[in-house]
This record gives sequence, C-alpha cells and structure tokens, in this order.
Amino acid sequence: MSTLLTTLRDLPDSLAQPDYDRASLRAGILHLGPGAFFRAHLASYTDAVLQDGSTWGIVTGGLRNATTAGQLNAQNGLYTLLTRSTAGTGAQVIGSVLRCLTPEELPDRLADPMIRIVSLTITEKAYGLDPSTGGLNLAHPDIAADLADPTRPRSAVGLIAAGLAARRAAGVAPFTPLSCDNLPGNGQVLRRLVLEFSARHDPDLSAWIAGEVRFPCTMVDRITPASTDATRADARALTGYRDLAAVEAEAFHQWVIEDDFPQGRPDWDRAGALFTADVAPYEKMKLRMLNGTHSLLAWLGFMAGHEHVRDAIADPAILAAARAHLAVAATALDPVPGVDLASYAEDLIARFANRAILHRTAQIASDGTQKLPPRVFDPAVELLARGEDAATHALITAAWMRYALGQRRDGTTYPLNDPREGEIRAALDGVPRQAPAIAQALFNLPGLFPPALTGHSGWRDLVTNRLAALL
Ligand code: CS2
Repeated sequence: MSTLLTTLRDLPDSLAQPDYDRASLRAGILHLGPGAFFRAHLASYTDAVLQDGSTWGIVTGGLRNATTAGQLNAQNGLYTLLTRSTAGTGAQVIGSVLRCLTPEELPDRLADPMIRIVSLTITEKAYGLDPSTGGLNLAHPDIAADLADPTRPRSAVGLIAAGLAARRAAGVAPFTPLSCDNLPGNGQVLRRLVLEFSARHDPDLSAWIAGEVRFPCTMVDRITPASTDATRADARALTGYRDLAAVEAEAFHQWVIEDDFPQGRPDWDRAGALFTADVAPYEKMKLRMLNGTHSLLAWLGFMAGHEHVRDAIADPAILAAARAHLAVAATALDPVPGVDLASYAEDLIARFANRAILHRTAQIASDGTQKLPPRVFDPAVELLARGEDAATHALITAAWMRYALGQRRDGTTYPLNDPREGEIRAALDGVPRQAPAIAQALFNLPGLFPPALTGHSGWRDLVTNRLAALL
C-alpha cells in the first residue's frame, strides 16, 4: 500500500476521482484558510465544475502555520472528502487544490495577475471586527501589528490590503475578495475593515479600493466536523491510501453567492451554488436558524455531558428547546425566496440528528464571544424592538454563561477556546457562583452585549432566571 495519495492512477475504480486533466488547471483562486470547511465546501464546489472543462484551480494557504501545507503538498494537493450519512460513507478525491502556500509565500502570490479571487474561511475571530462598532478592532493583536508594519502582514485584512496595494502599484486589476465565514453581510464587513485599515496608512489606496474592488457576500453551509483518526482510517479503507489531509462532511451543502465578480469566477452554479443579487435573507436564515440552534445544542449539550450534537439533540429537553428556538428564530426573518421556513427547520433537526456525523459540542461551543452577536444578540434586539420576549435567545445566552464558568458540575475544568477567554476568567474571578452575580459580570464585558439588550431589564431577568435554573 502506498503511503501517500500522490497519484490517481492506481486508485480503486469504485472511488469518485477527478476525471479532468489537472495539468491544464491554472490557479485563479487564492484561498486563505485551508482548513476542513474549505476542503469540504469551496474546493469541492470548484472540483465539481472542473468536470465541465473549467480551468479554475486553487492555491491555498494559512496565515499561521504550515502544517496543512506540508500535508497537502506531499499529496500533490489531492485529498479525500468523505460524505457521511446513515446510509453509509462515500469517498471522493478532490483535485481542485494545486498547492498549499506557506505564510511567507502568500504576499507575493496575491500580486500574481492570474489570481482573480481571494477567498477566505478564517473564522469570525480572525477578521479583527469590533462588534460594538462594526468596524476595525484596533486592539486586535494582528491588526495592531499590521498597522505598525503593513509590509509583513499577519492578519487577513492586512494581507488583502497589502495585496491590493501591490496590484495597484503594478497596474494590475484587483482581485475579488470573497468571504466565506459566518458573519452577516460578510462581504460588506470585509470591505469596511479593509477600507478602514488601508485608510490609516494610505488614504489614496483606500479610495482606490472603494472604487475598484467588489466584495461579494456569501452564505455557506455544510456541517464539517474536525477531522479525526476515524476520518483518516476510513479514507484509507475506502481509497487504499494514507491521506493526512482527508476531511469528512454531511451530504448536504449550500452556497448562495452575490454575483459580483468583475474579474470573472467559476460557474459554481453548475455545482449547485445559487448566484443572486441579494444574499442577506439566506444569510440571516442560516446564521439565525442553523448556527443559532447549533450554539444552543453545543452549550446546553456540552453542559449536560453530551459529547456530540447528535446526542444533544436526542435529549428530549434539549430537542424541545431547539425546536422552540427554530420556531422563534423563523419569525425574525425576512421572506427567503423559494424557502419554506418550517421545512427548513425540520431539515435542520434531521441534519443535527445525523448519527453518522460526530460533531463535537466542544468544537461549536468555542469562540462564544464571536458567535453570540450575529447568531443570538442581533435577532434578540429585533424581537424586543417588536415587543416580543426573545426568551429562547435568553436561554442560549444563559447556556453560554454557564459554559463560560469553565467548570463542570463535578468540578472538572475545560478551556473555553475563546479569544476573550482571559477577560472572561478575570471578570468571573471571585464572583459568587450565583446567577445574578455571574450574569452581571458577563453583561459588563466591554462591547459584547448591545445596549438594547443590557438596557432591557425584562430580558436581563430572563437570562438570569434561565442561568439560575442551569446552575
Ligand atoms: C457551527 C458551524 O462551529 C460552529 O459554530 O455552527 O461551523 C456550522 O457547522 C456551519 O456553519 C454549518 O454550515
């Protein structure tokens, strides 16, 4: 048995594998964030359109470490995507990724005129967004470092600004940045951050970006648990090759993209993506219904001792809370073209319950300070403004507060995995383990809760009461 997936020639016939000529592909996309979600989503959509003769290849790279680069490059960019359902596990070899760049290689490659799209899956916390203003968080360590020295960017925003500056200087048309992270109005957010960043050291560049560069919004969806030894073992069993970059995902996938690509784009619609003029209704639906309920399942489930989402949702009390939240979340949405929200909610329950997907509650429970504003706080503010009680949103907030204590009922501790973990621990240090005191300490975290929530005594009381019950 070969040790690495270096060639497709000898793969078993039963395996779905690229049947296009990889040598004819040209890197037109540079993707920041080569993690599992990218490999299960954008790279898979791109792979699917390559079967139709497209030549859009991808180079990818992370801003931090080069581990994935080593793994993917040793396999020629090829990796296995496992699709898991209760009917079984399918394997497909994805061929759209040509190379994984090291962090040092990224800046020069952004200036390459062949690169026409710079896509991102970097997670919410890596944007350097201040949720209280919607603008740049100057205290974000990478943003601060890049503002001090924009020539050696560490942040995605700094890197994109540097890449656009290099293209402007060289007279090369700009690339189109494409955010694929779970932020409402992700393209608009990225645009504002890049403009604010560049305005601080080069106002002319900022004005040029404002006039020349498009930042389409997207809604991305595919449940993709972190890869484990079981992913790699199953990939090996199904393909015959040891694959260190294998990923696994559910069968469902969805991608809605604002169609605004002046330098061109792959025909991702041929692989099922929806191009539209307005992504916002889809984005809100997905963030508030899928991700909001995911967070509920993660925090309540984790505290109840459920390791995986599929087990959390099999717990009748948690299932009832999830259903209640989905029903309320649907009322705080604009109509979504072609979507029946009640069926969407039922489909979500079935996806969460998928027994073949081992999605750890601890994974989704991470980064709460980044996930709460778009998933829970924004819709709660809207509901309260309409005179409704946002009680399920209060329950999710209370579940996060319980989780933020970092300690299980039996006294064992766990890391919060949140960029504000240090601040949370400091805020709770010495606070009595009683709901009013804990809630007060967390409500006071600077810039986290919108004033419309902390100023609403009825909603604060609901959160405190739910937290008391959870304690
Ligand atoms: C999850 C998402 O980790 C999380 O917070 O809610 O990663 C979710 O699985 C994806 O957005 C599904 O498309």
